[in-house]
Amino acid sequence: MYAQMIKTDSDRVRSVEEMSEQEREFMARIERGEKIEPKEWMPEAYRKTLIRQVGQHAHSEVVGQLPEGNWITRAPTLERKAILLAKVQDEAGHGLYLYCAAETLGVSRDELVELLHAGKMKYSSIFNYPTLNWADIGAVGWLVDGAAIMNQVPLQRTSYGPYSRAMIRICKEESFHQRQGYDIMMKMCAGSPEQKAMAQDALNRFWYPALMMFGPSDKDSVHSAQSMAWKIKINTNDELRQKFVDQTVPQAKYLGLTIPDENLVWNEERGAHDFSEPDWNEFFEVLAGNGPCNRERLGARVKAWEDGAWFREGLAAHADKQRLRKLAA
Ligand code: BYC
Repeated sequence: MYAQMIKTDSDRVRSVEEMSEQEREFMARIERGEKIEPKEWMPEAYRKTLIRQVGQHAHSEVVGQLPEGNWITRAPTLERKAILLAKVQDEAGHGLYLYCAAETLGVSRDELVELLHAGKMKYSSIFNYPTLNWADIGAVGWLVDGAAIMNQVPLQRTSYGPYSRAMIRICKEESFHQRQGYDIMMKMCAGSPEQKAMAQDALNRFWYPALMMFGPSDKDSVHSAQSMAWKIKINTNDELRQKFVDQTVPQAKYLGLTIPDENLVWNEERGAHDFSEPDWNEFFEVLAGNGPCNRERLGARVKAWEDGAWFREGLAAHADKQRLRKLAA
């Protein structure tokens, strides 16, 4: 129902006959696997799609710091605290690479942040779920970063140069993030029965939200066809979701945990697992701002932005002074 509401006509893939000469040349470059660089000609809709995706991706990295940042002061050991701190700082860095990539498309970081704060741009649905205990930090690293890698590895080959290069750096760090999460899960599963039960409970709560990270099913995806024609996206949402399930099932087995899906079974014919789809009504409710933590997450970002105003003003004043000095020299 919601999916239909957000479908737009501009996402229709244009036929070769409908394209201008310039667009046809652009498509030929895409098909040859050439990267498109900032100052080169690109269709306006390609630029807008990239601003939307890269901007949302940047926002996700920054908002994604909140559920984990929440546990830095309560990490169980000094070592775990240092690891989590490094991971959360990495996410801030990912946000910066991505905002920089978006800026090369002619939008400023301030404009993007304003759109996020006004609720006009999205961030990943996953960060609207709470992290209730330490096992959740394990589940986030294992499943959320695991899903992120599955999505981001192909994006290293995306057609827009700056986005592709940002992805290469980000993927290197995401692998460490996924490993640290899985390591927490291994420790908890080898601990007391209560600790293992916490790990199972975290898996139960994060499984379907992690599957939702890949976006709506292909039949409801608004942008996939056009984004894939432009090689902004390399795979469909369902292809990546399937790969994630196939990769994660043996990892859960190794931990001695059960994936909360009675329909999960290996399908010999397809050479892949059959599994239950997430509750798509819940997904679209979260996108509409009605998830468990939407208000809290956006509220925290707006507060951080407002609290940091004095610092941005100081930086701008310093930059003005430097400029004046250079002009006077
Ligand atoms: N959450 O036509 P579709 C991380 C929206 S950060 C929210 O399939 P598309 C991490 C979609 O935007 C991970 N919204 O769209 C950080 C569209 O709405 P609009 C972030 C979603 O773009 C810190 C509508 O639904 N990763 O890993 O072709 C700590 C229809 O969807 C979601 C990225 O951003 C969602 N899950 O495909 C730990 C990767 N899914 O914009 C970890 C880059 C869909 O028309 N992005 N929507 O209003 C992508 O690969 C693609 O944008 C998506 C969606 C696969 C997410």
